[in-house]
Amino acid sequence: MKSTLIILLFSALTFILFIGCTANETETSQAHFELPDDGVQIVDAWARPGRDNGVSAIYMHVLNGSAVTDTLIAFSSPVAGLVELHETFDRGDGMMGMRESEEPFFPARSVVSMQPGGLHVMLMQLNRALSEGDEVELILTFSEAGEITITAPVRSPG
Ligand SMILES: [Cu+2]
Repeated sequence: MKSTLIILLFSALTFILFIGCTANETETSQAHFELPDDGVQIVDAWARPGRDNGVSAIYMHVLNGSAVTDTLIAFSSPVAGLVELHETFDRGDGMMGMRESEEPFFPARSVVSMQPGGLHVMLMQLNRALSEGDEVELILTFSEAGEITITAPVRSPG
């Protein structure tokens, strides 16, 4: 029941963002979001399904409303043995690869979007299966904003 409510909330948020997007013709990612007055806010987080002992990824929009660049310095999740910030890159052979991001930076007064095919928080060594409707807790530690705990609903991409 609780997870249904959270999914509904996320759906409503996505819908509002979508409306905001169509109402505003500009295509810059920042136009879709209202930055917080200060600090870091995370919106529209969701996680891919994953198998026990397998992997998953969490996507979100990171809104840094402060006047300084913030840096992600640590992550953890109760469902994963290892958590990393990954970026997707073109391997040059027609395939896409992913690797740990060496630039976990979130510039002042801007939005960094983690989306399929791009930046994502990689969950590895899952200690249980993640199925649609489940929730994943993720603790992000920023150098400036400190510790932020989010709950991401599990859903299939697309
Ligand atoms: Cu990855």
